[in-house]
Amino acid sequence: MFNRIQKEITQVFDRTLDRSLRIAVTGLSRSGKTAFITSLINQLMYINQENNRHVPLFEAARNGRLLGVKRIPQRDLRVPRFDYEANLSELSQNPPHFPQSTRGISETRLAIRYQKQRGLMSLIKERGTLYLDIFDYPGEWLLDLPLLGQSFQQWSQNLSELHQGKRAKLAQNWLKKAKNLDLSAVANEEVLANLAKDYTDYLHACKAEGLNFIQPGRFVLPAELAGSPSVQFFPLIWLKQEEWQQLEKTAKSTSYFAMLKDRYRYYRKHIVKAFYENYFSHFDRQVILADCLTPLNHSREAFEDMQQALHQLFSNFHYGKRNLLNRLFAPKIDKLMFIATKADHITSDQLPNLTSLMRQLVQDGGRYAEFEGVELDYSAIAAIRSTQQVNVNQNGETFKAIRGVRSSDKQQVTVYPGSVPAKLPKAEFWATRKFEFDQFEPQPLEQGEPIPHLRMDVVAQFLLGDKLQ
Ligand SMILES: Nc1nc2c(ncn2[C@@H]2O[C@H](COP(=O)(O)OP(=O)(O)OP(=O)(O)O)[C@@H](O)[C@H]2O)c(=O)[nH]1
Ligand SMILES: [Mg+2]
Repeated sequence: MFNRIQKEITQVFDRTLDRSLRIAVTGLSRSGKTAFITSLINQLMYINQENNRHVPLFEAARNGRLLGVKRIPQRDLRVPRFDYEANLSELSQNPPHFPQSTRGISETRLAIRYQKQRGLMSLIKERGTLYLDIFDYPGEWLLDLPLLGQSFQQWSQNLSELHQGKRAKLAQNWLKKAKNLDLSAVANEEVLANLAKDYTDYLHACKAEGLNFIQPGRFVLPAELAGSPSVQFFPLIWLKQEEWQQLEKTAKSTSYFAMLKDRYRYYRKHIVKAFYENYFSHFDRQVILADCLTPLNHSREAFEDMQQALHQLFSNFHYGKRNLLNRLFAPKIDKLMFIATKADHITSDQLPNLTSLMRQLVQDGGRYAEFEGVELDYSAIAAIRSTQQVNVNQNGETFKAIRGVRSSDKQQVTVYPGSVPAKLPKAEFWATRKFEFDQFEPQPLEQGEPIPHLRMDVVAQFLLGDKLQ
């Protein structure tokens, strides 16, 4: 407790002096958070006073006012360091690889030395240091945040509304067994463990089908909680309102019903809330990353599922100030950027469409933030650019295409991935789908060169520009 208060006091002190920024990188699983953080650190570490051609739109770097950036020890010694070196080493292999999917929390702190520009002090060339704190975590855990505002019954009912199409099919095995359970009978932990395993298998199957909406997130990535009763429960999606009421009244504290409810509450209080309080309750600026292209490539259901997952996160902000989650957008967060990632999968003429699609996708959350006085922006980027833009001549016509090493067969290919819809795709889009792309392998890193990217400098300018005056 004392440690936390001390930490918060130091943070407030630093903030008042404009010395430190805590950046939240928010995004569902595989949205590109780790690639983004790795690239951001890399682009910043390559800044020197003379030559910053890799970040032309980052003003302080372009003007030569950035003196140097380095990683320094983080504040919270209990949290693992963000493994920047390992990620960079993956990218430096021959052939290069993308960093691994994240399995736990990690943190990093950067110190940015700069020449002040503002006020009298600039005459005597005063220098300043801006500290930047960033943490990384598995995207699956993020989708647990909406649980903070939901009772066991609300959560179950919310999931029952989603129970259709692919989900209903994949859930069959678990649901058939779960429905047979007499919820008022005395609970047997072994039975619960087995049913929770079936439910977890179902969540894994959803993930494999490209679906994003996976709750509880820790079930698919439990880390040190694996096998503990805290991750052995499931939603009662089949219960009708009257059945809930009945069980609430009659089920004994030793029953399956009571035990499931207790475990849900425990999970919410000790796992989700702790995650929220330790990492999401205090930060200054936020980027929300979304990979709009993979679901677009996958299926209508995957795309709508991602939209639903994002809305679940952000629609919470509409429900007034009592909701814990709306502190994500508390007034102290003064800037928020929605970022469509992996933009190197499309030709440059499609970037405005991708940005516009991203805007539409998160519209509700975006409007709320604007309302709260947050400075908002939208962008499309590639943190680790894997392709090159080329012009192709065919039948006397020139058109733009992308070239890169395709992940599936490791062949270099030149392709035209098609056009990205600027608006949320309607039924016709899925019927006559012309959009298709492959995954690409990262480009080999040149010795002494920063990671190739698309528009990371725009993000750096948005997040840091005003603090480096
Ligand atoms: N072409 C391209 N692919 C990218 C880029 N960023 C991420 N990817 C791809 O997306 C995958 C996931 O990226 P990560 O950065 O690991 O995503 P994450 O959000 O950290 O995912 P979790 O850790 O699972 O939550 C990578 O393995 C790459 O295949 C990019 O800038 N360009
Ligand atoms: Mg990651």
